[in-house]
Amino acid sequence: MSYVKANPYAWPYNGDLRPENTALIVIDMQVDFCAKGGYVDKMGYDISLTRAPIEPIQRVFKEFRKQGFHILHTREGHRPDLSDLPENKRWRSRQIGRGTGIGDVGPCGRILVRGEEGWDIIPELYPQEGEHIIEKPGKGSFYATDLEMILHLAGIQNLILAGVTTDVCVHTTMRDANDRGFECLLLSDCTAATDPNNHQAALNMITMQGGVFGAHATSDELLATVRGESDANPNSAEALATVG
Ligand code: C5J
Repeated sequence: MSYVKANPYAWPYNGDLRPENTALIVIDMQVDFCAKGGYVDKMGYDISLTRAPIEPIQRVFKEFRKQGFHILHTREGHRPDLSDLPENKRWRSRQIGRGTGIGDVGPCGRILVRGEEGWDIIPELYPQEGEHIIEKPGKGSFYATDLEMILHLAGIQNLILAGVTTDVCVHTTMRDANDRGFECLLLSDCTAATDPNNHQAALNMITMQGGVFGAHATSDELLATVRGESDANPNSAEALATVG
């Protein structure tokens, strides 16, 4: 049994945390969300926020790859003919993009279109061979993808979430994963939003109702557990003494 010191409970609920049954999913760390000239930059948001998770995710990759944990990546994007881009999604993106929205040409090619420079994953976090990339047309990672089948066939029970943005694609994925019975942990420093208040609000939402979608923890808290340096086992003598 091993548990991560997490909020609002020691995670996972049953202490069954192993490389075989646990996957890290890194959501949409694409040029369009995290690099100069990409969609988020073009909308006028501060990309230092969406770049902040890069370094902690790299640290988690290092340990998880060494220990053989499952790692998956997602990319939000649409077909070049835009046949999977809802007209209202395009319209709304053009409002904030000063006329240039999803599907239109920006500094990194057509925004959020598959095959374009802006759509690809940033080089700092590029997937290694054998790590699945889930191509998703929506905000959630389960909608119109084969993610659920891949996780089930691999025997995954625990899902650890990283990436951007906390309040949109990460949260949608966490909620959908929770409904499908996966035990979810969101890494608070490996995720970011375009507004820090929304990031904090997204963390707070997780802690309601005893952990309504799962729990959140920092990458250091996760790494301390998987390296065997710390165990937040709620049944340990120390934890029981605290409860009284
Ligand atoms: C957004 C995402 N924010 N990856 N996408 O449009 O969160």
